[in-house]
Amino acid sequence: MNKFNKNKSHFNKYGYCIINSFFSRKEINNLDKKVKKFIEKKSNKLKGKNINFTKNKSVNTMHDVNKFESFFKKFALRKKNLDLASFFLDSKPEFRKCEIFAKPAKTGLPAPLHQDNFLWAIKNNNGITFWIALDKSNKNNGGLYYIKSSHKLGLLKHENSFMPGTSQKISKKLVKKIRLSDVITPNLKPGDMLIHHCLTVHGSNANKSLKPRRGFTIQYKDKKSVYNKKLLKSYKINLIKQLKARNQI
Ligand SMILES: O=C(O)CCC(=O)C(=O)O
Repeated sequence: MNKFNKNKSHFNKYGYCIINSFFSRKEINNLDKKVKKFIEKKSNKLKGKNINFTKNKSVNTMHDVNKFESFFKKFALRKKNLDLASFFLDSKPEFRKCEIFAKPAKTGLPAPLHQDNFLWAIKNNNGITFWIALDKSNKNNGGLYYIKSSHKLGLLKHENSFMPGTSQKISKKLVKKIRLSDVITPNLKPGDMLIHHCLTVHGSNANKSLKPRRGFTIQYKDKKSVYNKKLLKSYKINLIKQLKARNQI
């Protein structure tokens, strides 16, 4: 009997689950400190696809952050995390990367509706994201929302979003088909964690509140899964096109 059985059943049915207080106060305070320091130290050093800003020049998202700070990779590779990832993937996990979705107060940008695997391009669709709340996250401050059970739809058609941080979105035609009753915005406190399937359609609204909504993410894939090189190549070409259009490269 695994103590996360109920969470996993929810994940299998809806494509996501919440694990309340997965991290202790001490663990989350430590991660929070490292994230704050990282943003402070690197906001004027990172470039191109690794960083995106809001219109008032606050950091909105930071990508591949494990490449620049070894603590983040060590955090992702802790046994506690790998055991959970393995349980959810039903397979040996392989760590992919960590990202920071800082979504600052008042100006934090929306993330358009997308499936992670359109950007990751793994062939067997067996991948998950741990989305760790560093602040309270809810409908009022641009909390992450999911389309329930959308992981059962397979890989959907995407198009360029021209939105910094999430360069692909599902098409308008598909967005129109979504029933409001299938949209869920989990209410989180610091230390809570969401797990979503790499095919679960998700996004977040702008943060117009007075409170930041920081999330730290860790991506894992099934160690056996391989990349769809054609899809990955076209994703990268489209990302470069968008970065050029914004003068980020
Ligand atoms: O935190 C957000 O607003 C977006 C996060 C996201 O798209 C992801 O974790 O894949």
